[in-house]
Amino acid sequence: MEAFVGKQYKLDSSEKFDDYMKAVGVGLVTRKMGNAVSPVVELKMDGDQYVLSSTSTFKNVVTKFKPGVEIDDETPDGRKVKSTYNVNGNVITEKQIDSAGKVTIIDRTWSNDEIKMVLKVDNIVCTRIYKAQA
Ligand code: DKA
Repeated sequence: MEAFVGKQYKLDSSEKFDDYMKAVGVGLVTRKMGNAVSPVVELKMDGDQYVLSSTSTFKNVVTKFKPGVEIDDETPDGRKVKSTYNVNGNVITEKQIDSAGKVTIIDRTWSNDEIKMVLKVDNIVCTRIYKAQA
């Protein structure tokens, strides 16, 4: 992942995001904002911790994690979740468990050009493509 540290990626396309947000219980007003914004994602390192940030006009979120270590996390819409991140080559996989026990799996596959983010919950598969900024 070191090759991608410090690069910024902006949301370029999104499929089934509204369905995903509905499935995890995001309300109508927040879903409208979620559908309207194009966050910028950046990965940094702080010692042995990964620092994943997502910045938008709706919400700025910074998550610090060590691979395999469960953390208390908060989603951009304010849900408290338990998250475990794992890193395999250029893929960061996040397992998120919300307060009702619902599990979301989020894969982020990094390349020089883009991050392909795939969010799976229930039977929904949402795909979001972030493009590298010049
Ligand atoms: C992303 O980082 C999407 C992450 C999912 C957030 C859940 C709902 C947010 C509503 C604003 O691209």
